[in-house]
Amino acid sequence: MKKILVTGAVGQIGSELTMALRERYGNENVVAGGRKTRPSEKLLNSGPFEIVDCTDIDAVAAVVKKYKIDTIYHLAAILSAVAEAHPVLAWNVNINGLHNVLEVAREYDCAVFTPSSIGAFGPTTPLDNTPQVTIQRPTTMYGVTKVSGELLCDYYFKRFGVDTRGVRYPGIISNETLPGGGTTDYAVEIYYEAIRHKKYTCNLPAGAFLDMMYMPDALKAAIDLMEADPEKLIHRNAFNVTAMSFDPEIIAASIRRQIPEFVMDYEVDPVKKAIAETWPNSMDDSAAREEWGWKPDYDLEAMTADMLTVLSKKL
Ligand code: AKB
Repeated sequence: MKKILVTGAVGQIGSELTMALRERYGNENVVAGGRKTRPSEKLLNSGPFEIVDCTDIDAVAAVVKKYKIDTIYHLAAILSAVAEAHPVLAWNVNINGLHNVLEVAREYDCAVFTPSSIGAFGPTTPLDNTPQVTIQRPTTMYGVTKVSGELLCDYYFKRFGVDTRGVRYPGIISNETLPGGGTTDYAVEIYYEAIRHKKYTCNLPAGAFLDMMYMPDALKAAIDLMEADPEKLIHRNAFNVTAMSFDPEIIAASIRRQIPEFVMDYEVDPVKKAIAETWPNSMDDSAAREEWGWKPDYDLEAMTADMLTVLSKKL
């Protein structure tokens, strides 16, 4: 049985991935690693929880040693909008933190899953049907750390044989834990506001097309890639994965089909707009489909139906 550590386990993806991994591999075999934010009762009561700051290599090593960890899902990271406001912090967490995790993985022979992002692309990347291998010259600190992270993971595999794997996540939409400081956060907030006030003020402009994915597919991507036959992986790190592409008008129309009174206006955030303009409109994820059978279950309509059902109960 695998022994897993999830860093960033209190975050948007980590909180749900930890529970999905516990269901699959057993509660005691999945250690939730978090830092500042208080974990939910569900996370605390269902299995081990440890304070793990990935910028402290000794803290990472101590937990890996204590629980005899063999697989690390390294989700602790600073997202794009916060990274633009705090570039030094973003470098420290996203690069030094990842480097610490890779060093510990090398020493203790762990496999490592690291999410990259659509943020690893930039204005000179072909933005439609963005290929798996293409120009990556991002102009944000988040993007700089994501490209460097992809390369670092490739390096640790080639040079030291660490079993590193990863995907380039698009915007992730979920209803359990709110995202913290990303450019794609609007696509989560819009559902909460649709239920609460039937009204939303959007901070990205109409026409800002971005790749997106519903959380169950994001969890499936991480787990399936880590279980994939290594012989079949050509790219290994940073697979493009996507489930849908839309702009604010299209997601609003999808919500309006369920809540006809829903209205949306705009108050565009110039920083987020500038970031979104450098990211793909839609990615080509054929390498992930061919190499490890990636296929999303949710399109926009299925996601909207599920989000509104879950959130109307929750709120
Ligand atoms: C962000 O917007 O920063 C993240 C991402 C797409 O990586 N959601």
